[in-house]
Order: sequence, then C-alpha cells, then structure tokens
Amino acid sequence: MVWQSLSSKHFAKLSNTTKDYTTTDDLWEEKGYVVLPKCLDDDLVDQINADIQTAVDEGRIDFNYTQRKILFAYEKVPVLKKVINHKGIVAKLEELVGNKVVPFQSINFLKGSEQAAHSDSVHMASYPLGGLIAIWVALEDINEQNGGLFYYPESHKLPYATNADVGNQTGGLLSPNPNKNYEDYVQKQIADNNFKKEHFKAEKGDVLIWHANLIHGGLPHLDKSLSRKSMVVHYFVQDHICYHELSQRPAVVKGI
Ligand SMILES: O=C(O)CCC(=O)C(=O)O
Repeated sequence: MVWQSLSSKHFAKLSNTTKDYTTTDDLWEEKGYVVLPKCLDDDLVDQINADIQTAVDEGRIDFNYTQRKILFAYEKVPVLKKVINHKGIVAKLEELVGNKVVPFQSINFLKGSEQAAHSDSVHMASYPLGGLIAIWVALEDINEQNGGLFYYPESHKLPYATNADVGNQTGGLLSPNPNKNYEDYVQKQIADNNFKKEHFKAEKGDVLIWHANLIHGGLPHLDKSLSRKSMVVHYFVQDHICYHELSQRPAVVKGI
C-alpha cells in the first residue's frame, strides 16, 4: 500500500461520480446561475466596506499573490460572517443542492480580478462531483468600466473537467503550469459549444449564485481609478470528499 495525492482518478471507477442536483429552480437548471437582487441591505454593505478598508490599512489582511484577492478575510473582519452565514443565502444554496452547505473560503476584492474563464469545480472538486456552490456579492454598483463578473450560461452542463482531460499529469505528478493547460481547454470548450458570454449587471447588495461547473471569470478592469468591491464565498456541500483537482490536494473541514 502507498499514499498518493488525491485527484479525480481515485473516484473514476466508483459509482455515482456525478450527483444529480435536480432542483425546482428553472433558471438554475437551464442557465447555471441564480440572482438574488438586493439581498443585502446598504447598511450591512457599507459596514463591510468600511471594516475591510480599515483591516487593509492596519495590515490585518492582505492580498494574495494575484494582488487582487484577499482570502479568508472573515477571520479578521467578523462582519463578513453575516454574509457567509446569511440565512436567506444559505437557504437558497441548500435548496439548490438539496443538502447542507459548509463554507470553504471567502475572497474579497477591491479591484476586478480579471481572472480568465474557468469553472470552480476543477479548483475545488468533490466526490461526488458538483459538491460546490458559490456566491458573488456586489459590494457596490458594477459597470462596464470596473471589471465585473462574466459567465457563460449553460456551460455548467459540460462534463466536469479533470487533469487528464486538459492534458495535465496525474498521480501526484504536477505539470509545469496545470492552470494554463486548463484555461486553454476552457477556451476551446467555449468556442466548440458556441457559448454566449453574459455580464452580471450588478447593483450594490445583489448576490449571484453560480453552479460548480459554470464557466465564469473577471472582465477587464478598464478604469483603474474606480474600485470594484465584491466578495466571493465558495461552499462545499456536506458529506462530500473535497479536494483540489489541479493541485491534487485534499481540503479538510475547519469550523468557521
Ligand atoms: O470576481 C471575479 O472577478 C471573479 C471571481 C472568480 O472567478 C472566482 O472567485 O471563482
């Protein structure tokens, strides 16, 4: 017996690799996302923005290597837990996946990520597949200049991509740039399937929920004098094995 890095190949021979998350929400089934307009009130959003700025100014939180993402800020900025544990949001997430959800990470943005098209399932994978769901929270109005969110409706119906599909090494051997191989693969999927890009025309307090396999990313942030305050929370679905396909690492549960 030997230990190995965890990835989708370990589940490929098991039954029920992909779970059927059939819900009553037609938009979710058809398009792969749902919008909760004006889900957060202005007072809460203002407090979040003020507390994030203070924590940045005081050096209690910082951007990761992308210089765009502040990860796990809820550990230092308690008000963020009001979003993560928001009863209305969590109830909707649990309705959509038909199970309990457990927060995995928060990401806060002050500028657009400009992140290339991707689906979260290859970064945060699960057995059975699809045991992830995410929210994108507008902490201010988004326009065509400040790098909002884009997505490709219906792309969630594609098969879940694995390292093997995108030409990456498996079994604990990491390719030199697994993410680049994956992003090239996604571009081909978009072209082959003729998916149409849409922008989330979000107003302060709006929340968009996306499916684990929905292709999405960050629009160019054209006017850098503008901010783009937003927050993402990724939730794993309870009772799933959770791991990171591209980097072949497991994810473990910690109380939030
Ligand atoms: O907010 C953005 O610009 C994109 C965020 C994103 O794609 C993600 O967190 O998965």
